[in-house]
Amino acid sequence: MARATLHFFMASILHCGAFKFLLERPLVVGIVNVTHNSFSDGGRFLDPSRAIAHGLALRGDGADLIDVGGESTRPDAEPVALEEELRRVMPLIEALAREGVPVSVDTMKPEVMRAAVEAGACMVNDVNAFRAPGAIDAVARSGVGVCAMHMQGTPATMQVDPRYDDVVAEVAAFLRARASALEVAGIGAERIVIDPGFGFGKTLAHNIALFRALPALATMGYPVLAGLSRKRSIGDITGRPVDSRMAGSVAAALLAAQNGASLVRVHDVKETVDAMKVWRAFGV
Ligand code: PMM
Repeated sequence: MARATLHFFMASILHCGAFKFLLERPLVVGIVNVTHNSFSDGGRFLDPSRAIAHGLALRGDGADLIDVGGESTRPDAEPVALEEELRRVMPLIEALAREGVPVSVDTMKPEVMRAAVEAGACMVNDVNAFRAPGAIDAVARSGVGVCAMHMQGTPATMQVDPRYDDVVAEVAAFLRARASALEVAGIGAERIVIDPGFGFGKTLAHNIALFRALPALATMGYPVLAGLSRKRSIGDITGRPVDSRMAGSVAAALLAAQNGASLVRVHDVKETVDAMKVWRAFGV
């Protein structure tokens, strides 16, 4: 199906602080995790200068936004203390923002949200969908974009036998409720992104059901972000270890975009950008 026919959401421009993103093509969000234990890039970017160089390289590869995270959300990951998370992410956010790079911060903590926005982050990406006390307040008046993701349980427990009666209906209802809570706090729809949270308290069957529901989620009135890059689902489908999942991840990003995702969150920016360009050039 042509993308134009799936372009249902009302806001065709995503407002992220000083940045306005025209959603006529999928945005590619590049990932930099400043953690020791993220499943894919854990330990690679703990050194600030390496993290900054990697963020700038991803921008050079064509990333529209760089998503900076300091707390791994992999299944069974231990929570990171506030001071440690700030220490990890702030130098990177400050450096990228100074270079004019649109930066998103991937955090569940209101204090990190505030500090990141103060330092120039234009988007806050919360896998906890702004449910922590004070999280909505931390972003409401700032003008930054917000991404609210669905997660069942917490990272510590989420992959222990996740269950749903109807995964698509439950995730859609959750996202609708969180988007309403954000709007009630004064955050306009043009600032809101929703995300079904692939791999966050979901089996492969749940992820596949949600993937097939992307066209429906894209009709809810908000741009949809899809994050499948190098995840276990890609490994389950291809039989590949985490460092060999690039082709599967690019295929997933392309299919997600074709099915209505407006943003794809990826590690392999250059390859994903190329795939999107080829798709758009052929126009099918
Ligand atoms: N996945 C991860 C972390 N943050 N944020 C959003 N909005 N959506 C995701 O799917 C998502 C996320 C885990 O992946 P990583 O450890 O490679 O960053």
